[in-house]
Amino acid sequence: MDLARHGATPAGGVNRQALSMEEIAARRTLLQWAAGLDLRAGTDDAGNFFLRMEGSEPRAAAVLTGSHIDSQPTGGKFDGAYGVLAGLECLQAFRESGVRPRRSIEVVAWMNEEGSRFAPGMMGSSVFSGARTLPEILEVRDRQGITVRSALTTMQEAFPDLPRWELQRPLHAYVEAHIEQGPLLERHRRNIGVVTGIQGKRTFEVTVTGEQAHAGTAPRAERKDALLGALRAIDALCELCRDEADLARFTVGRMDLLPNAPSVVPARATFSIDLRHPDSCVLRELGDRIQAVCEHHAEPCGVRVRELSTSMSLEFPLAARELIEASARRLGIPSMEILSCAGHDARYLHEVCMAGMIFVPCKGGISHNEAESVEPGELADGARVLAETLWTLASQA
Ligand code: HGY
Ligand code: MN
Ligand code: MN
Repeated sequence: MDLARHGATPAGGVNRQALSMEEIAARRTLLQWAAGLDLRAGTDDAGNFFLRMEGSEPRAAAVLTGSHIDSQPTGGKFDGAYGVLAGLECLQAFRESGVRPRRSIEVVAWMNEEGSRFAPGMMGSSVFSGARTLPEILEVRDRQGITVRSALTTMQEAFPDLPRWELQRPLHAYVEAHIEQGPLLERHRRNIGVVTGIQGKRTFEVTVTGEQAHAGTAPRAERKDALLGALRAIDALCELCRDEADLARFTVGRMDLLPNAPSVVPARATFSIDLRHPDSCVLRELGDRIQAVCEHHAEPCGVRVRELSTSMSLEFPLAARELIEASARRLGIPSMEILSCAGHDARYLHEVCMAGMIFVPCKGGISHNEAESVEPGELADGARVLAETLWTLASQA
């Protein structure tokens, strides 16, 4: 609740976008909270932020936990922030119980998980894991034209004393705690979700090009109206993705018009596509048809489709899932297996070490919404299962 002061919105949510002044202030708060815990703070060239508890074998590969503290523009208080603070809570509990882990344990706040200010998302974790290179993300611009490079410099300059740690450091394991952002745990009265995997996601930017014209004098028959072309294409794509099982998730969340003036026929319509599906073959097939469907239905306007990110469905290793399930059982907390329909940084850590996720319920499954809310007791259960899991991993040879 204190962290949510940074970027607090009148409706009770947060607008704490990647590399913003609000996120810088939130990192300062994390540093203050870590101050009394004898943790080493560090960052890396991708702007990720780490708090490290040294283990008795400091050279052994560390156990990493965490999530993100950047938010959607009208985000909730808990998406991402919960995982970072649950991790910090675990380190505080270990410190207070006077125990020292064998392997070092680090809490991370990944840079730009949400991908709302700078697209695509998960920039920090994908560069950390080597799935993307730093040059690939540095020139991306936000809607004010500010580059990741310059926003990153502002962030790094705000913490001049933070040491720069290597990217792609070897890790023993990664566990991320996160709110479910869906209704299943609440519906099944389970406080713990043992996440089996993350569904696939492809994001695109579609530009429909027409001709600017006078709203009063240009006859309909002669118009190349980019907005109408975009709407026809979007309608056709909705049809393409409509399935009885309601598994395909097709979202157009953003659209920009040029010149965006009431008495001018739009010359250009640029819109985003967020397409997800648990079955990678279906995701490939649907995504591969976007270009043709847009070209056909946007006529006589021109169409350019740019794919921004492609991630197929993944399954977390059984060892990670069993470890989390055993932790919950030892604590007498009922759990259930659950697929993540939302994307998470754990996707990229899964490429480089054993990764797993722990879900806790959120009310009505509401998220990416200022009304996002949780039960403190359920968050505490998640933190206890996380502590048990981190300790087990940090004790492994
Ligand atoms: O969009 C997602 O799935 C994540 O919450 N950023
Ligand atoms: Mn999240
Ligand atoms: Mn999110």
